[in-house]
Amino acid sequence: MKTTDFSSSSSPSDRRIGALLRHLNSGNELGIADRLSSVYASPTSGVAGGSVFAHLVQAPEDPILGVTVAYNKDPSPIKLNLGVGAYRTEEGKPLVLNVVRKAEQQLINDKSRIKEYLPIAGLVEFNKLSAKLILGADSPAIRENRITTVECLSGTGSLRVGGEFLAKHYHQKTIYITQPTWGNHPKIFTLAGLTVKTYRYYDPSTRGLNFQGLMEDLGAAPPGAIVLLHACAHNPTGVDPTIQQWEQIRQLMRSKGLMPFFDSAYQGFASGSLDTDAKPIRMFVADGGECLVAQSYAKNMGLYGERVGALSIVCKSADVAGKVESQLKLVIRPMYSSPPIHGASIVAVILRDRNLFNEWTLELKAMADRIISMRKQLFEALRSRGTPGDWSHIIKQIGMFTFTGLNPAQVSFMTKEYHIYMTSDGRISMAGLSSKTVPHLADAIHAVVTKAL
Ligand code: PLA
Repeated sequence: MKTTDFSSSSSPSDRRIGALLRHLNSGNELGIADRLSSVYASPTSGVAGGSVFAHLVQAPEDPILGVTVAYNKDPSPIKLNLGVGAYRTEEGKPLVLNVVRKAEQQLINDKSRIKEYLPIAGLVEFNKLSAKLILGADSPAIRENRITTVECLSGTGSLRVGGEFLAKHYHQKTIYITQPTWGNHPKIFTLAGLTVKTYRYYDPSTRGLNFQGLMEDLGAAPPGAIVLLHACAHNPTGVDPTIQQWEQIRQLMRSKGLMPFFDSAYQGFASGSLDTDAKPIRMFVADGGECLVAQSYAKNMGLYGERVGALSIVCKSADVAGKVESQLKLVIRPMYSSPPIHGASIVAVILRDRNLFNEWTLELKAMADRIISMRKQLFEALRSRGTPGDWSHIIKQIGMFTFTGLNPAQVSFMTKEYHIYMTSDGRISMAGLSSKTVPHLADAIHAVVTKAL
């Protein structure tokens, strides 16, 4: 298949595509790079009489969202979707939080509300409240006004805006991400114009943190490099550093001037407490250094499709924070002009009202507790079946996902024979399970591990 050399092209978007292809070809996502390069190949072929797009090949489905596409096509009544990290109730239904319904009612009742464009940086009150939620009301950075927060399109949009800002204005263009990580991270940062490298994180032999490998790799990173840190509930492994390990990571990173970029997609989902889950970020902010934080309200407020999130950049002074914000606006304006109004308004209503806020924390805790209870039930179900292997990682891992250790062949067997859908790396969304479906999953795991695949 003929491919186009994007690296020598002068167009910035071609250069980005070239960088993405080089990254994908580095071995992380075998096969996708080739398919992607043919998507962009020979732009003028197929013109004669036919479509100018005739040369395109069908692109593969997204490795995570494609699982739902396959699930939706399956007519089986016993099918189970444990692919995407989306919370389900015990009845297997998506959940709209009660506080969200109340907030929406308030918004509807308020006849003074209008639908004008928001400013480029989004809803001002939402931004202030989001910074307070993640950094804590008593944060020195907020008190000293040296933080800028912009509303973005959920966690993904916040990461992308932060990535492009860094690519434009930060002296180091390399970002280190955990090995493994959420599948979208390398694509987001490569297309933002950064060079993506990985640091060791997960040890398959212990199904825990490879702390020594992590410290060695960050210790060997060039001074100033950007480091993406999962604030809590690491995706896909469910393995987080302890607070003591976070402190060592902090000291190492600060001593080398590495730039922390936190991805906080699960605040409240790991421990059930918003404050506990934000602790690693607050440790980095407390030392007076600079950092970036991408926040998502998809999971913790169940606002998935509203696409509401925030990017905060903590700076050394209010003066710098003001300049940073002015430049963030230049990144956002040509990308999507300004963010949507509805989701951010819901969040602002809930965060500003003490009663609604308290009610939210209870609903959030109930979701986190249900996930923890699913971990226990699945663990017990495997134990009672005498399933070979040590499955204690199911109860040790944190947050929405269990990284089961099942291989792609085992996953595809479970999908084919049991209609259980999950990502091919063996990740299952515990939030998609219920007491009723645990036995089915345990049967499938038992069958697949007692079968040589
Ligand atoms: N960061 C991490 C670590 C995530 O896991 C996700 C979502 C996001 C950011 C972005 O979420 P948002 O843009 O919706 O706020 N990961 C999901 C969904 C839950 C997905 O892949 O889009 C997942 O199943 O991994």
